[in-house]
Amino acid sequence: MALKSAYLQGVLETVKKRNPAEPEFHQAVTEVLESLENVIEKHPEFQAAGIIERIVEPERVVMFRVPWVDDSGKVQVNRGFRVQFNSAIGPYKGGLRLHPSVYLGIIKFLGFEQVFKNSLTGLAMGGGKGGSDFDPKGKSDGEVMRFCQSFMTELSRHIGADTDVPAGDIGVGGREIGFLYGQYKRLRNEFTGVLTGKGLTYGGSLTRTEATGYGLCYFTDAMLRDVGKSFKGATVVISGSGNVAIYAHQKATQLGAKVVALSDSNGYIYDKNGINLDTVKRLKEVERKRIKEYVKEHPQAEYHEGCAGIWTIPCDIALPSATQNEIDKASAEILVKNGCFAVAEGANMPSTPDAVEVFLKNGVLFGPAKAANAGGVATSGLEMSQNSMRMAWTFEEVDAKLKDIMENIYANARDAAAQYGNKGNFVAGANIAGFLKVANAMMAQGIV
Ligand code: NDP
Ligand code: 2IT
Repeated sequence: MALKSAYLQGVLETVKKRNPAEPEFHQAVTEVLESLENVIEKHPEFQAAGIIERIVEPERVVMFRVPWVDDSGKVQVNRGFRVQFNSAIGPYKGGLRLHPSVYLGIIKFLGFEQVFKNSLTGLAMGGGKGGSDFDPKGKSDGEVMRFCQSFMTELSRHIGADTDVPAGDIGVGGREIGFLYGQYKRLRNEFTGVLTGKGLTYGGSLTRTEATGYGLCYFTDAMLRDVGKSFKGATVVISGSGNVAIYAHQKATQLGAKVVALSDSNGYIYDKNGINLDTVKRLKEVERKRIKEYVKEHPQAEYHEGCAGIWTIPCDIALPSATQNEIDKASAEILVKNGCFAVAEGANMPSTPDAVEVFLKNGVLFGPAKAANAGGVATSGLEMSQNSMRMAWTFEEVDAKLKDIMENIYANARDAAAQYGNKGNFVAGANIAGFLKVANAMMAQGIV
């Protein structure tokens, strides 16, 4: 379906032509441009200044060879990426993803979304993203370290505490950030806040590990409270069993919900009594095992092969927290049929456009990724602040700031949606609120 505005439609066509074979990037841009129809009508000055043409074009894209030697002595070559998308409101900021599915289109979609997400946090962070098609699964610690050192050897030329500050994403947690940080420090001979998600002994922030999952629940809670609902007594399904999913489980449970399912890329577990998080944390964070191992220790639970089946489990609230396009139209329809009344995205772009349409048409409260999962990067921003001040806040202080930020994001997305004729559509609201701050900064800074 063509966009109403010929200007926006023209920009979209150029994006597709200039970035062929990058469907995820096209999908992310299409969604944002759809949200901006009313904004462009109200603000012709954005069109006159070419804001949309500029905002869809990364400021810089770096692609590089990452050679390393595996444990058997064989030379391996991966491809590394850093997309520095937009620095209008602050240094580039965004995670690094290590997953075999990574190619330029994935990093571009993530970098593009990061621009608006970071703007929503209210902190001074531009948008960027990076990563590699390296697969950490099944690799030894030594192999992961040698890969990270090689990756950082090139990346270090392009980043810096006031230039571009990477962090974790899929496949990048505390172990990888440690190896990356050590190599940066060695190359530059400087101890700066060039990465976030660092360990607590070398500049990390309390609450950063928990932040995305906790923030997701704070956002969802604000959205629920607005209509007189809450997590209390709710049945929750969360996909994934990584950083975001684990801490979403923890906070949803603290808020009175029962989390009955989690997954990984092989399959999902269902425990009608509620999933035991201690077991999951040990299996995933310490032993790096598959989620199916859970049922060996909890025989009342079920394991099913395949990912999509998790959405057939009846639930009140769904928190997709694994990867992009994991909920399609059919899964969305099943969720609605089973009475699910709220969906909030812990992962980036986990719902296909068709699925989002199903949720919105059926009155499901829908928290889009850019808003709902912004707690991770927001807390990264707080880590940067602490690094600059050379001091550390307590867990409670950071957690309180995170909660405050998530409640503000919800209110801003809700209000922007209403103000631009899309009441109740937080996808439009988040895109508009995130866009306006970046667009106004770009207007002030001239044609750059
Ligand atoms: P982790 O690597 O810690 O965990 C990822 C989880 O998702 C694992 O359970 C993994 O299963 C599953 N998964 C990954 N790829 C796929 C796939 N192609 N199909 C099915 N399952 C998959 O990553 P995070 O928890 O950090 O990230 C999860 C999502 O949240 C991503 O979309 C990320 O971009 C987003 N996000 C993360 C933030 C953060 O701070 N970490 C902040 C904001 C968003 P398996 O082990 O089998 O691969
Ligand atoms: O998608 C995301 O927002 C992240 N992976 C976190 C980025 C960050 O810089 O903390």
